[in-house]
Amino acid sequence: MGVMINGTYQSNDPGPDSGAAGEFKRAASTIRNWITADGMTGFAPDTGRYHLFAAWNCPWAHRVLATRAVLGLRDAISVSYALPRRTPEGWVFDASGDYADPLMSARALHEIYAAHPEPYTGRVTVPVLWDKTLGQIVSNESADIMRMLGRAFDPDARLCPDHLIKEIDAWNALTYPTLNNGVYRAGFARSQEAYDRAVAEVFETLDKLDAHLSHHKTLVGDSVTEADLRVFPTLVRFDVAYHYAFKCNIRRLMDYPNLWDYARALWALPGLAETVKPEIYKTGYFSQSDLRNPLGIVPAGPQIDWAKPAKRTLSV
Ligand SMILES: N[C@@H](CCC(=O)N[C@@H](CS)C(=O)NCC(=O)O)C(=O)O
Repeated sequence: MGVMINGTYQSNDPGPDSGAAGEFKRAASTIRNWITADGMTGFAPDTGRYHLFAAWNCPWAHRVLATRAVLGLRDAISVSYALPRRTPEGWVFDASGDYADPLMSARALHEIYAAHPEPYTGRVTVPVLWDKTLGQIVSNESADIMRMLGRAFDPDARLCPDHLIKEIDAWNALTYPTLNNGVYRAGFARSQEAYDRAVAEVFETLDKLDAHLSHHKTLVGDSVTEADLRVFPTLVRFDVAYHYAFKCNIRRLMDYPNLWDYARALWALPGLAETVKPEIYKTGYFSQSDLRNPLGIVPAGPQIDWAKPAKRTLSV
C-alpha cells in the first residue's frame, strides 16, 4: 500500500496519519467534481456514463454501493470490485472474474488515479467515481458520491429531499466523526487516551441512535434517507469486526433492541443485503497487522442472524 505523488505511485506507505496525542486522522479527499440533475457543472447524470471503483470490505465504498442498490442504479452505474484486501500495490484487480476491472482492465487502482488528467497527489482510496465520457475521476469522496446519486440520479431525491437536508446533515455531522470514523479512531488509536475518547463517543452515539429509534422508524422522517445509509455499513460490520478487532466492546449491536431491529429492517430493503459480506469483513479486519493482530488469526464467531425478520418495515 502506498501513496500517489504527482500522478506517480510510490509503494512505500507513510501509514495512517496520527496526531500528537495518538489519535487517528483520515486524509481528506481531494477530487471533488459534482454531478447535477441539469448537468450545468459539466457532469450530467447520464445512464451508463459513470463507473464506480469499489471494494466490498470498505465501509466508505459500501455506503455508495448501498445507495446505488436501493435507488435501483445498478444498470445506470457500472462497478469494478477490487480484491477485498490491500497489497503493496494498494487495491488490486484480478485479470478476470469477479475482481477484474471490466472498464480499463487495470491491475491496480493506482492506474485509475494515474489516468486522471490532473496529476494526483494523495492516498489511493476507494470509492472512486469515474466519468467514461470525459475520461477522468469525478470524485473520490464517498459522502459526495452518495449525495450526487441521491440528488442528481433520482428525480424525486427520495434519499435526500430539500426539506430534510438540514436534519440529514445534522445526523451525518454526528455519525461520521463519532461512529463511522469513530470505530477507526478507536481501532487505530496509538494511545490509551485516544482510544478511551473514541470508544466513549462510539457508544454515546449508539445509545443516542437506539433511543431515537425506540420511537422513530428511521433517523429522519419515516422512510429511509441518506442518514440511514451512512450508518448502515458501520452497523453491519459492528459485531463481526469492530466489536473485537477495533476494541469497540462495551456493547454489541445485538444488545441494542431498537438499533438491532432497525439494522435488520435496513438489511431487508430490496437490493441491500447483496451488498453485505460478513465473511469478507471478518477476514479483512482480522488480517495480519503488527499493530492489531500480529498472527492474523481470524475468529470463528459471532453468529449473527441478519435474516431474522425485523418488527419495523422500511422503504425508500
Ligand atoms: N474520504 C474517503 C475515504 C475512503 C477511504 O479511506 N478508503 C479506504 C478503504 S476503507 C482506502 O481506500 N484506503 C487506502 C489507503 O488509505 O491507502 C471517502 O469516504 O471516500
